[in-house]
Amino acid sequence: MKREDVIRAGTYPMFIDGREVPSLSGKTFPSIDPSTGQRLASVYEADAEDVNLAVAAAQRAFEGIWRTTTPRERSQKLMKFAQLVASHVDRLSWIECYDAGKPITASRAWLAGAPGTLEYYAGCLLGLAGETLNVSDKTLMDFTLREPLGVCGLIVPWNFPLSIALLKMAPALAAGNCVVVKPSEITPLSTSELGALVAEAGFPPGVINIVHGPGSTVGAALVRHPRVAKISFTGGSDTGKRIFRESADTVKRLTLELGGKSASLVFADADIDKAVDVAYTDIVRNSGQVCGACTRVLLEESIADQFTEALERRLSAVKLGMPEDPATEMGPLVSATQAAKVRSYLEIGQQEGARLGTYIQLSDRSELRSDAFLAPMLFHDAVSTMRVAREEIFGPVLTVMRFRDEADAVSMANDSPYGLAACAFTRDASRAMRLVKALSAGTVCINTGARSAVDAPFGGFRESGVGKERGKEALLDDTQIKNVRFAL
Ligand code: TXE
Repeated sequence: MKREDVIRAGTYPMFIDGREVPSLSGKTFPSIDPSTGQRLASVYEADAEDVNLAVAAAQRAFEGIWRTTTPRERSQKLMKFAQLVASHVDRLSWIECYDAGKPITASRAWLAGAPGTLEYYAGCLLGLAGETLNVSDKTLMDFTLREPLGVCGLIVPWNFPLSIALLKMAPALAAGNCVVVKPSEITPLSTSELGALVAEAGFPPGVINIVHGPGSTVGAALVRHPRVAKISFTGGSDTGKRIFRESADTVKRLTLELGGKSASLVFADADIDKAVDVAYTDIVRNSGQVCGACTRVLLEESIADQFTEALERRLSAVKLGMPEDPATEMGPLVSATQAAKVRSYLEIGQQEGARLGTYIQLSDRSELRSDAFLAPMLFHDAVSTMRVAREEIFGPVLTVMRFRDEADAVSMANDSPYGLAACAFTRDASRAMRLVKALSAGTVCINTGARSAVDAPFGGFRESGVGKERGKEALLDDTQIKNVRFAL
């Protein structure tokens, strides 16, 4: 589909109290198409006052109609919402193709999974229950209730805009909360389209609200708001730490899904083709802008050359192109700003002594003019002390290192402030089980890439975050337990 067929000509609205609305001030901001660097659309920008209206609407709905909605009714609404999202997947995929620079074929494949997120929690919520406790005081009957928290503020990043918005909305709504969603100001358009679907799915006004604007004003207003009980945030570690500190004043619940520098350990006895395939995907998929990607590749010395040669061959043939071309595997980064951040690491790594390998010459590709395009790259000869081996780059760049033996590999993998995921490739089952225990990360994958699915918990150790997204854990994290002590 062409831009003009999927992108609204008018200003994109917010969604507050069941209606698409402009901002109170009438202020707008542009959304940029990263593949051209041109303005794609205008979006209404909220102030603290708009956030107050959205939170008040959510609070009213929470204390009113949503509180009395039965689990079955909530489940049915989520299922209806899933059907509506499914029927719009193609259009939404095109919107993200232009707004986030996602190759259309990949964009469709990612969003095809989005209705499943709503369906999973529509089922999961029916099993939500407290428990009876065998307390020692025989004069008491003691039991727990699992209750919703209230209004949840959902702060969404730009790498998977709609998928992550739904990943946060589904468990929060399933648990009986009301939500105020703040999409990234870099990719606001697809989430903006949800308003109409929310209304059609039968969610009462106020249960779901969407506000747009910068994190420093709109996001911060949500974080500071005394009536917001929880913030669920996915994004950069520095922003996550700031939200952690600012939430302290109102003692909010938090789910923080932050950065990663996950390691993939490849042993000499591994299926090397499979390990190469995973590394290739981690560079190319979403132009490397994936928090769980294994961006440190640790290779046993004896197979290191074989591995890197095979990976370099694959990278030289990657189909880098405009996102609207169905043959494109890898498009631009989300913005010229993000690409500039990645370029700064290319300088840093080379100054530190790592050798940079590039496999496609962008200068030969005159159609890829925007500054947001980058070719896939590898840093060779890196060591764990280098910044390019420790910091999240978030682009199509992997850092390659070599290890002597299993103990060396584990110590390199765990030597990181992050702990989001880790992968290991080996045919030795005993070693695989030793690695499962030894690797310090929220997700450990053996002979497969670090991929997440809605039905298994995902969330990091150490500076990679707090709490879990996905799985029943996300639903439980969106509830609070009330203990009832009942005198007999
Ligand atoms: O993210 P931010 P940025 C990492 C990646 C990237 C870096 C910076 O390394 O290079 O973060 O990206 C909102 N209070 N990831 O600056 O700032 C913001 O409006 C409340 C990893 O774009 O973290 C947006 O909605 N909210 C990542 C969201 O936070 C605030 C995905 C994310 O923006 C705020 C994206 C504030 N003070 C980037 N400041 C992952 N974990 O997958 C910003 N926001």
